[in-house]
Amino acid sequence: MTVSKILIANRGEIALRVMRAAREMGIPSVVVYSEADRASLPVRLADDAVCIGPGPSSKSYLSVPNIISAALITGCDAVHPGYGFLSEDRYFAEICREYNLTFIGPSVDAIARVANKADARRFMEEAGLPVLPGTPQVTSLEEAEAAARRIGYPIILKAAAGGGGRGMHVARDELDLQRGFHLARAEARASFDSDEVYIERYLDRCRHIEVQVLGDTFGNVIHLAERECSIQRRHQKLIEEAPGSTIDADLRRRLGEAAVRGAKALGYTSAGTLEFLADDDGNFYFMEMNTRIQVEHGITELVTGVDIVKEQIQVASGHPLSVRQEDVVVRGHAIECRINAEAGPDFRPATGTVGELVLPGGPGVRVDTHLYQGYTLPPHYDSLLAKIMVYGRDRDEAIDRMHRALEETVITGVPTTIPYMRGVMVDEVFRAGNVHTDFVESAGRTAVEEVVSAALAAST
Ligand code: MV4
Repeated sequence: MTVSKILIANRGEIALRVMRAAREMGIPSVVVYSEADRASLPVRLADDAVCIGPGPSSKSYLSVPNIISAALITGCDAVHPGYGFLSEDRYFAEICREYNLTFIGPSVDAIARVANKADARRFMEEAGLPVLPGTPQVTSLEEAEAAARRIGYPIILKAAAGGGGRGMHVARDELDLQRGFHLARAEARASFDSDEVYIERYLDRCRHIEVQVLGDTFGNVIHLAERECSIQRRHQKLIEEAPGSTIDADLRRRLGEAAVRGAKALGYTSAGTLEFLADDDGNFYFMEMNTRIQVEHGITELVTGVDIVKEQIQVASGHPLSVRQEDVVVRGHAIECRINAEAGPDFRPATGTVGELVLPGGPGVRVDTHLYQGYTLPPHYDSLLAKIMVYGRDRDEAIDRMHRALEETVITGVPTTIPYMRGVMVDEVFRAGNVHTDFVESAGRTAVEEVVSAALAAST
């Protein structure tokens, strides 16, 4: 059971992140890479690296036979999937087990129970967590209309096999629903190979609050408090904070208790995140659960001091969690800005070769990135270039620090979202902490756009 060599089945900054945790624990690791990532930093820094196929993910990072083969030929006894790719694929977790490879993540059963978002809702409702009024799968427009009349508009149609906001359609009246129902099912079928959709009451002005949990094989389950992730664009997170700017001690306790209760009901092990929606009156509702480490895990590490990847490896090795719930203390405030290779106000994905690269530093700054000067971005993968994280004694210091860090950062040769992020840091709505899920589409955007266009004008 003790993990002695880890295959890192991922790329980019998360491959480096896992490699660093393993190295600090004295555990050798092997990174896989596609031909398009041959010159990547993880390959350069790895103890060992195996090419698993050509650039397209389907032929490399999603190729189970190639990844399993890479693990076996290099003598690995464990696999860390990172996030995205195969990280929440129960069949991959199962095949790892069949080849006596420890999957550094939750059990196949836990992954399977919450992979379908409609099933996850029902499971958590039965475990006693609050959920929004809603339905299991709806299979006809008539069924959807009857449910919407019972729930009350506005409602949202969600793809059960989706997640992260993909395949969501809001209906504010019956006409919207008649237009959106078949479109939602067609999109779900096209995107997720399943046309299963379910309905929830839609909360217009709410906050996206997620709770980090950790479990081990001795039945211990703890939470590491919450992260606020309301600043999203087309359901891609842009800026995350820990702890939540409006979460008081009582709501933090109730959120944590709910998350631990849900994770315990699953017999959850390793790292996971339960996502909730919170309104301004202290109510919250379970939305979905992520059974992987997340992009934004680092800000939780900054405010709790817990190394979440090391905990995953420890638990996979059959050891108990190194921290008890009573030891978890949230100190200060952390913010993460996702720096993506995206251009202009419509954030369209971009590529290029990194020219000048100056990364921020100084007190309370952490940068997780795989960039180096001269690096050419491959076109096959997501646009994440770097995560700039800051830690401050309080939210104001964290915001000022993030603004300073963004000002210091120079990445030439590829357009980035840095100008947008600088705009948010000076936006009054954001600084007041009054951020809801409508931030990007609301007045906040106007203020940000003015700053962004000024910054873009200055940078050209
Ligand atoms: C919602 C919601 C309001 N009501 N569900 C977005 C991503 C995925 N985790 C689920 N998400 C949401 N689900 C109900 N019933 C609001 C969000 C949401 C959101 C919606 C629109 C624009 C930005 C958003 C940011 C975070 C969450």
